[in-house]
Amino acid sequence: MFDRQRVAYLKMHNLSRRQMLQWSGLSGMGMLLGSCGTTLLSEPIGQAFDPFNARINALMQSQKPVPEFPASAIEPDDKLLINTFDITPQIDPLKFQLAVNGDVDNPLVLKLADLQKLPLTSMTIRHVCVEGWAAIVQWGGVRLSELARLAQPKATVKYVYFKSADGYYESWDLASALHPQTLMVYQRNGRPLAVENGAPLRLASPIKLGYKQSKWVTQITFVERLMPAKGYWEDLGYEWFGGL
Ligand SMILES: Nc1nc2c(c(=O)[nH]1)N[C@H]1C(S)=C(S)[C@@H](COP(=O)(O)O)O[C@H]1N2
Ligand SMILES: [Mo]
Repeated sequence: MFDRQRVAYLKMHNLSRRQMLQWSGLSGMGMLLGSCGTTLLSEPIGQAFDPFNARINALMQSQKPVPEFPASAIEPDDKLLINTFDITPQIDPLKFQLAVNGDVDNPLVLKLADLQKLPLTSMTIRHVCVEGWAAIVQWGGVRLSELARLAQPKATVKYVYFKSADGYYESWDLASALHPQTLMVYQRNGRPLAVENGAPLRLASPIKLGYKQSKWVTQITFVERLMPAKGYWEDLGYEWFGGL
């Protein structure tokens, strides 16, 4: 990495730490609000029926699944370059916890075992890195929309932030985050995800470039607005949407 980039990274890393504090503040607020949440009885009958699920379904149905590859197209592991800008965090899978929070009615803290009890979705897609390599990979994990269903983001939510154990951070638009092939994965090419590739848990999606697909994700935060820190590479000049 260029020195210039490293300096910028360190600056952003500090900023992101402050940002993280803001997010945990947000999640604390979510919990406070959650604890005095509305009862179904106090709401008009029509709205009591899970309005966000309807929104998730509408967003998911408006997006076409990307065609997948047959298992025979999966490329050998060495075709997939490891792309990590700095350290590789070692996370004990038994101690690992994923926080799902922000502007949600039901903040969650999930262990890997909890995630593994949720419906498993598998997909074989092409991973594309802007540095000029690509590989066909099989990923297995939980739909992010499934986690949203459980956390119940408020109707005002438009973006999702991902915090990683190596200091990496990303933000996505809500529609892309709820795409049926946007997964939080713990398997790759039929095996448990390797540490270098983001274990215990990483993002994977056929609709975004590689740099949007955070590895070692520990926190998913639903928000109304984008913050000054949008993403590690984006804050160094890469395009924010990063669509494929
Ligand atoms: N936390 C974290 N996530 C990350 C990165 C990183 O450096 N740190 N690199 C990104 C980039 S640029 C790419 S192309 C992919 C690479 O995934 P791989 O190392 O499993 O091939 O991870 C993405 N996610
Ligand atoms: Mo990348």
